[in-house]
Amino acid sequence: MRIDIVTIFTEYFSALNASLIGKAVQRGDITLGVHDLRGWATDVHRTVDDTPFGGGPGMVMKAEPWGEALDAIVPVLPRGDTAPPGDTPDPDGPIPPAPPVGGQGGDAGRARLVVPTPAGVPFSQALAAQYATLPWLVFACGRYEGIDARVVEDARTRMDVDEVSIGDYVLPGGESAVLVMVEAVCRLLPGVMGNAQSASDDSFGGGGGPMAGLVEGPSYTRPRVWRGREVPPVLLSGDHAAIARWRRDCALRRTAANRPDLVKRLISEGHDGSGRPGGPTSDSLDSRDRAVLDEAGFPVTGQGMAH
Ligand code: JF5
Repeated sequence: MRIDIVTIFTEYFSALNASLIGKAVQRGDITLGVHDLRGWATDVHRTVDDTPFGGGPGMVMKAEPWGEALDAIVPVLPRGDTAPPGDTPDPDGPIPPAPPVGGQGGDAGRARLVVPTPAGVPFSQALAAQYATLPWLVFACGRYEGIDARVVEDARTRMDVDEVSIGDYVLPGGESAVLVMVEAVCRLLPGVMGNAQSASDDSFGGGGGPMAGLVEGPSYTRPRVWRGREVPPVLLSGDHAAIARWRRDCALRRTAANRPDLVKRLISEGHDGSGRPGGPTSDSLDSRDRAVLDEAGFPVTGQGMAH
């Protein structure tokens, strides 16, 4: 995978040279480009911001440096360089090889531009998994009150663009949001983290895994007794079915306590939308699950289903 990041704080991304992502970059499994937006500013002060049209507080990032930066990083075909009529490739013929990533020749179709903003679509494990299948991500870090809106409009004419939020709070710039997304995506790349299991068994590990839609329960390691606190004996029992059941109970209780939104989603999945108690129940919640949730204050049958 290729990852390009455009920012006025390139030093922020030195964190990516550390740990597992840095190793993947060294191996060549990830090609990382961190670009200083000011390199595409044209005035002596390398200005990248200006006052907002219509008034209001703060500053807005100027369109011109962003446009030049994205044109340089994701090369655009020169105008009129589309295939002439009659030169259409035979649809049954061989598929021409894609141009080399980062090379000349209009490979914008291969890039996904990701723009962090509190106004974006929520980032999620599912979106991270989708990004992990793509060959090329380009992240645009806004500062101040954001980037002139025409930059995204213009970029959409030649590539897929996602405005993405990592949560309902306001950051001083997109840099930390990009670090979050890059780390969430890169740990899903084959070979980057080594441990294929941990990606599928995680909190939010969708894909129909046993813990789909639940947050993780607790984990333990040696010593067996620490400050008088014993590891739950079931984990030492060797009874793998009992361990799996216990872990699911813990995950259900923790999800009920911390993420009622996720529990409501799980419960609603179990019904046909008729609102009829006793209707079809989900294969995502068994009777033991329902008992655990009931005890945690989430009645799964009867009145508790209104939402
Ligand atoms: C940013 C305008 C970008 O604040 C964020 C953010 C919050 N959740 N996800 C991203 O990004 C920085 C702030 C203002 C554009």
